[in-house]
Amino acid sequence: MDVTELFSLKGKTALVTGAAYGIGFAIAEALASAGAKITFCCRSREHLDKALCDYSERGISAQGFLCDVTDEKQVGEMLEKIGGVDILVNNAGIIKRIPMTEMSADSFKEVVDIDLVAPFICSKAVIPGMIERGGGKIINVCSMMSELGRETVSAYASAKGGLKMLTKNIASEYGAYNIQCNGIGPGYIATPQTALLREPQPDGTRHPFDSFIISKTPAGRWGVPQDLYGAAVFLASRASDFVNGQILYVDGGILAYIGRQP
Ligand code: NAP
Ligand code: GCO
Repeated sequence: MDVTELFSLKGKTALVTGAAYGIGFAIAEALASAGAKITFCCRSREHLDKALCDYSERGISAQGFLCDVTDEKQVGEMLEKIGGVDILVNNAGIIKRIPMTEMSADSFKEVVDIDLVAPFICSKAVIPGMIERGGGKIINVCSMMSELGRETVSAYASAKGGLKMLTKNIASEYGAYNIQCNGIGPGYIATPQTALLREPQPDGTRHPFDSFIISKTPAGRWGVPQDLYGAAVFLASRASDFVNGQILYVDGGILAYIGRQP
């Protein structure tokens, strides 16, 4: 047998939400390179147009949609245009860093809506088609905050913890239909979402959070979106057909490490 064939995504259609740039873009690149047809969405026209150029520069003919994944109607219309989806990557996400006692319930709900309710909406919309076609793959982009808390990210941690459990529940409820739902838990990855945490201080020294993450990561560096290529292809392909309800942490070792002794 040819093991590399196990990782081939030829003939598969993937939808990666929020794949205009950052982690979603890298995941889409990896799936395309394994042979999948790429569709993606984001909310801003400017991001969409730039992303279409970026995909095309890399030789990827991606189909892009303006779609807010919290809106069930928009998601339904997008899926009608795409046709069948074999691989769904629930990647679109936001964070708000606000101390909990200062956070409004509306802000909290906005984060939960995008980071948790939207993966429910998108998964719910593709599962019937996957069942009809005999199976499918759903990958939820989780976080260190699916396991850990920290100051200011109560909404994000609640949503990402919930997303871990939604992953296990989809696996439990639809595993019998040959649908595998797993999560990728990226560590601290250099993208626009984390740019503020890496901004150098006025005197040119590292941001304290940047130094903190480097010391907390056994790999001794921030991740880059490309670090997620392998996990994405594995979880989207036949190679993971008996893997279900798991979160694969790609974090340079953060979750294994108690931290440097003072
Ligand atoms: P990012 O750079 O901020 O990119 C987010 C993407 O999602 C953009 O394409 C954005 O485009 C889109 N988006 C946001 N809300 C959307 C909505 N309601 N509907 C459709 N698209 C939407 O974020 P990232 O760092 O690449 O993170 C991607 C995912 O990984 C998120 O779920 C994030 O929580 C998770 N994650 C990130 C890290 C990290 O260290 N960076 C670590 C662990 C997990 P528009 O603004 O045009 O909509
Ligand atoms: C934060 C960060 C994180 C990362 C990521 C970690 O403020 O702590 O933004 O939450 O984005 O999700 O895995």
